Amino acid sequence: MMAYADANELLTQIERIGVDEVRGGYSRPVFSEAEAQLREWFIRHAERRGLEVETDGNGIVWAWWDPAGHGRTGAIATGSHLDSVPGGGNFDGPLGVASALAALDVLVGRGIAPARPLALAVFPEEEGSRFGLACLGSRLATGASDPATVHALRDADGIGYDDAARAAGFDPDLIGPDPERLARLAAFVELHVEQGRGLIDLDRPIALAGGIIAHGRWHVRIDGRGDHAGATRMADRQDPVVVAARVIASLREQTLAVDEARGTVGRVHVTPGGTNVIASAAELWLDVRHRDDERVRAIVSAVAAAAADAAEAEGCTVTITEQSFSPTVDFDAGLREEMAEALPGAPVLDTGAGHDAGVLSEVVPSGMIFVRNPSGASHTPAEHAEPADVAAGVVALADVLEHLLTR
Ligand code: HGY
Ligand code: MN
Ligand code: MN
Ligand code: MN
Repeated sequence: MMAYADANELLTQIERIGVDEVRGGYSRPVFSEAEAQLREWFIRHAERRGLEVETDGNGIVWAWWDPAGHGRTGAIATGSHLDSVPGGGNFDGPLGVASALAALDVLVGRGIAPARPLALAVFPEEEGSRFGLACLGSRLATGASDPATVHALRDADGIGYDDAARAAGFDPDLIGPDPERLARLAAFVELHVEQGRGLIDLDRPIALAGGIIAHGRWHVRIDGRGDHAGATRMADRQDPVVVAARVIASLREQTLAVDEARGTVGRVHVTPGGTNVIASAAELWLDVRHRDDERVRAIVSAVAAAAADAAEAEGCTVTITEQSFSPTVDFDAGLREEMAEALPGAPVLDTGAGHDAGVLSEVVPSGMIFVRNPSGASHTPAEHAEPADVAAGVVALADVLEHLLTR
């Protein structure tokens, strides 16, 4: 068994993978060369620790530690994701995977005799950056998203999920609900860099997760009439970008009107995209979040009404399509009590960020550990955790896993 591997050291091993020279930070979309290298990195480390590694039909990698030969039942699982948003940081996802490997080393170093197996897990396409569906792997496994929806997904270059999966060596015909595999799990714990300022304000290194606020994604397409920027009088225009601007402003207004709501348009696409060309179409994607599912939907319907008015005034048409919706998650209270027994006094924080643990919590008691992020920022290269807090996160995860594995 390896000597105790510091999660910080594990993270430095991947910090040259998927560097985005244009945007800055990291771009590690699912089925990309960078993501493949990260998967190999994880599998290499898992195999070096004598774990039995399998990649399932949904692209989830499971690495089993079962020294007492209990068999794959009643397992405790821990892990996270390795894909990133475009221009993201090196901690969102990889910190949870590196900490899982390092926590296993701590458990082995302590000589604990687990009463049940441990599975380290890596979930694909958690960010939904390539195909638009967040937590794609865990949503397939739990049945939250059906295979037909995924087979129909296309990336920004028009490449379909199936073709991308095959090109990366996966068989898309194998995707789908995986109740048998998930039934092997008694609990899932995900360690994740905090994406916010909660631990900064509390001046604490780690926290347990209370819940995840609801979040949905909508695709908005506005069709107008392309024309010449100079030869077309203003009265004769049907400019979809003007409607898009109204939609973005409406989302901001509607979100500000609801306490603690979050509304973002982080991605806009204009066709054909010429400076001297009135666009023929504009697309934008809404990301709306709130602890109350219905508030999210109310905000989106208000924005849809504003979009319809703006489109009518401009002689354009607008189509709004829901891409995904994850209801508010309250993590399993019993599991959190067990985790709190292992981590007495740990604060409990909600998160505005979605996670595979939130999706899995539908079918497996799930919990999370957050590690302080001094920048308070995430989905940006500024995201990070100090080495001492990374180490504290590993020990906290090891303490929780030891508690759960020896019950
Ligand atoms: O978007 C999110 O909340 C997560 O980081 N995928
Ligand atoms: Mn994440
Ligand atoms: Mn993320
Ligand atoms: Mn207990």
